[in-house]
Amino acid sequence: MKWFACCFCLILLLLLCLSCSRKQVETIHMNQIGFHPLAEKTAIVTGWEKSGDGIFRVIDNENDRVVWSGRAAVTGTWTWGRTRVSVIDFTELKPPGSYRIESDDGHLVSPVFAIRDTVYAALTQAALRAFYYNRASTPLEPEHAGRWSRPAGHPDTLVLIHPSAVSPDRPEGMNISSPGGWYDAGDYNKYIVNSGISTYTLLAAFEHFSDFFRELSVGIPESGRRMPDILSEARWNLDWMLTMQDPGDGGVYHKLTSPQFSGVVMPHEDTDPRYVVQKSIAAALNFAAVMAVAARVYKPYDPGFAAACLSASRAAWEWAVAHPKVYYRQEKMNERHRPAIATGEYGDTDVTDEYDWAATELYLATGSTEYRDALDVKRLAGSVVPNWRDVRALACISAAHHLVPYGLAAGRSDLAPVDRLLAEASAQCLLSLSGALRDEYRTSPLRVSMGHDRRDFVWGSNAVAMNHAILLIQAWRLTGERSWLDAAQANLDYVLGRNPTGYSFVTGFGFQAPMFPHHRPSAADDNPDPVPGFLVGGPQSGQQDGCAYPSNLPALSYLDDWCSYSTNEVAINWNAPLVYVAGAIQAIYGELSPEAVAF
Ligand code: G3I
Ligand code: 9MR
Repeated sequence: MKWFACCFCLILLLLLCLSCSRKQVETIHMNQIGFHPLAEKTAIVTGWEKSGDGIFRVIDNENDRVVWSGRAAVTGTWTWGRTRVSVIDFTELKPPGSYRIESDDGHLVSPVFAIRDTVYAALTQAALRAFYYNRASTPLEPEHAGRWSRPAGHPDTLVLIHPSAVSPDRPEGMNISSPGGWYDAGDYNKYIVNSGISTYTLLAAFEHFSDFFRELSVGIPESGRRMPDILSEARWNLDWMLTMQDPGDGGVYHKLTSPQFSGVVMPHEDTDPRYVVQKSIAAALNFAAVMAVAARVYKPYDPGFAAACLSASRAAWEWAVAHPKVYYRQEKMNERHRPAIATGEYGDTDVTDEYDWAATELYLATGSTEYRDALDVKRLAGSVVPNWRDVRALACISAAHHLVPYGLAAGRSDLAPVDRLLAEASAQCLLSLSGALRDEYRTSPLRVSMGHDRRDFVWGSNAVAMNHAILLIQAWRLTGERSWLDAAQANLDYVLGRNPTGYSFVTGFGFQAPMFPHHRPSAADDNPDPVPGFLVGGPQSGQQDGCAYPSNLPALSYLDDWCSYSTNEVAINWNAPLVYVAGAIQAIYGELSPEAVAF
């Protein structure tokens, strides 16, 4: 009898384990924040072993009533996570509310999500506030930073000239003042190259969706002033960037850094000496481009500042033209100078894209033929998804915004021939890049554009998803066609949880969000919650940090651990496109009448 009871228990245990592991492999993953009523709405079931045509119900979480039911369709196996995927499409459900999805047998249940008109307003605010939390040289007061208030770190008023950065008026060891700006990421250094694309993306968000961003209050010390918060926040970094230009020759230092990455300490506890290092062509051109954009954007708010940005931009451009081969090569520099520098390199030895971008922005800001002549319009066709190292597509985005009116990809008829050429090349560049992404979204089992290129899963893959979405939004702006918007939404869904890891990759947002990002203030303070509103880098299989990952597959190689700086760090160039995309989707749906997006 005893023997029988033992066997019975063992079998029961086995069955229990089986059902546990079943639950682990079969899961509903979805955007854990929710959707605008008019948006396309999908969830995925991964590891679905049945024929895949199971019935799912959407249940009103307030009263447990079934409000929608339909079948999941098997779409195939998604290579990047080697997982079989079924898609539940419940786009037709529109009434605002709080919901969950369940399989008809009840064994699969999704996180609770919302359908709401203002669904991404708080996310956009938080993603922008994350920049405030990463401000150098200023205390974060409880009034604005709440539980994440902290003393000022890195005054940067006594920054040393590194031997690599010496110029006639600035000898080695001299001090310059270069306060403010944002910490780049989870480290405390400030890099001009990465400031380029990050600051641009915030300014572009404002230029493209100004009605929405003008009203968006973020609760930063500057809130309530005439200048919109997004411009006040970007100004915090622009003011720092201006100090990185050598007034003697217009050249721009590559970065402001301590020799090594600091320990896991709060900003004010990191007292290592800080240096400005060698000037570089990539820094000068990124600087020239962003300052030209700032000259346009800030003119109505602060003409004096706008003028200063423009002359700084021109001077940096001239330095770049005169120094075409001055690349930043950290290893080489370390062979010649001490102290050796071991922090982020942001190395780039192909700066033709930076040239095209800076020339375009300076042309748009000044109308001067000098810059238009420097631009080889044919090269715009070689644009790729924007990233810190390749920014050519940013030229297309700016030129299309200024020269091609909304919904008219063919361009304006009143344009001068040189402008018409630029307008057409820019629209073409954006539509062809986005076309490939939309094709991938349509055919991908996961219904996302991620994976259209094997290099999508790189260090910072989540920002790749967001930069895809920025391109798709440009195609929507050029054509007004709904399908571009759906493809962009799909990528927002992806970073907010509709991915095989099941994580919403934004701290503080979603049912399962990163708790241990590689972000020094989040790790070093005594607050159990990480600083909110940060998009972590995301899955990629490089595993450069040597941490123990749950999988080697590109889309599953992610670890929510401080150890994982290659998948779980935060960075300004990853958060800026999140601000853009969340804000744009919120703004677009806010402006569209239901008829305009009818199915
Ligand atoms: O150049 C090769 C290319 O030829 C090859 O095809 C490709 C294959 O993966 O790799 C390319 O190099 C990559 C490089 O980025 C350029 O994209 C490296 O593998 C990759 O490791 C490198 O990652 C960068 C990482 O720093 C390490 O340098 C990330 O893009 C960059 O976002 C990240 O930035 C760091 C800063 O250095 C320091 N502050 C934090 C920040 C975020 O982690
Ligand atoms: O914390 C650093 C992070 O910001 C960088 O992106 C990363 C790659 O350059 O490096 C991190 O610092 C690590 C260093 O490279 C190696 N030792 C461990 C450091 C993190 O604890």
